[in-house]
Amino acid sequence: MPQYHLIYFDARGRGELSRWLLEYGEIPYTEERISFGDWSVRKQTVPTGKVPILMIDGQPLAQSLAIARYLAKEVGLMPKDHLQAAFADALADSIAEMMAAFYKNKMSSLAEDEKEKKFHEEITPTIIRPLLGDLNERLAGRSWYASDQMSWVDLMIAVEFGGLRKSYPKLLDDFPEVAAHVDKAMALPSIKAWINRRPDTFI
Ligand SMILES: N[C@@H](CCC(=O)N[C@@H](CS)C(=O)NCC(=O)O)C(=O)O
Repeated sequence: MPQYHLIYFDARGRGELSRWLLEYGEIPYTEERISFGDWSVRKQTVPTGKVPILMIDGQPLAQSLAIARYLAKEVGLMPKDHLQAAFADALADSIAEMMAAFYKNKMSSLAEDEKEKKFHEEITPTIIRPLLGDLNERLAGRSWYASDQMSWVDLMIAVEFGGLRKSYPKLLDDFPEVAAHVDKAMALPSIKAWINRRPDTFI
């Protein structure tokens, strides 16, 4: 098995899905958790100047979704059927777009109350709730999002909406299928153990 070393901030953010996949597969890995204060210096030496980076036997793999797809294949969470894999990709892209809007606001230079206002008045009604509505409908009568077996995008949905629900506890109240899905994924033994021992970070 290759040696894995994940470089990311001391945060869940775009690194957390990779951690879930590694934990799910019980794959040994080491981590560098960069503090936000150290980033401007560390950025100079990180390949591509962006994180996450997964070092695989010393080779850097960039882009959180490329890392996730690679790990999904390694741990058996990539649908074998090409169309089902494409359904997973499409959902992942929608969720990544939503999270990009969330991070852009969260990491902006706006005052905290302005960020909250923008989150509740712009991002939630125009981006998050429409996506939640779609995700809630898609799950009616089925167990998993992309195929009849759990796939990596099921974990992604739980990572991202579980993370948002941590900050905004009522966010999923109108979307019971999504809430139940998040709870189901978080109750997987290896994921539950990780959530219980992971560092408690703000994002
Ligand atoms: N599309 C990339 C985005 C990478 C990205 O923007 N990472 C952020 C952290 S989530 C970053 O490195 N920010 C610091 C910077 O750009 O200097 C991915 O999904 O990995």
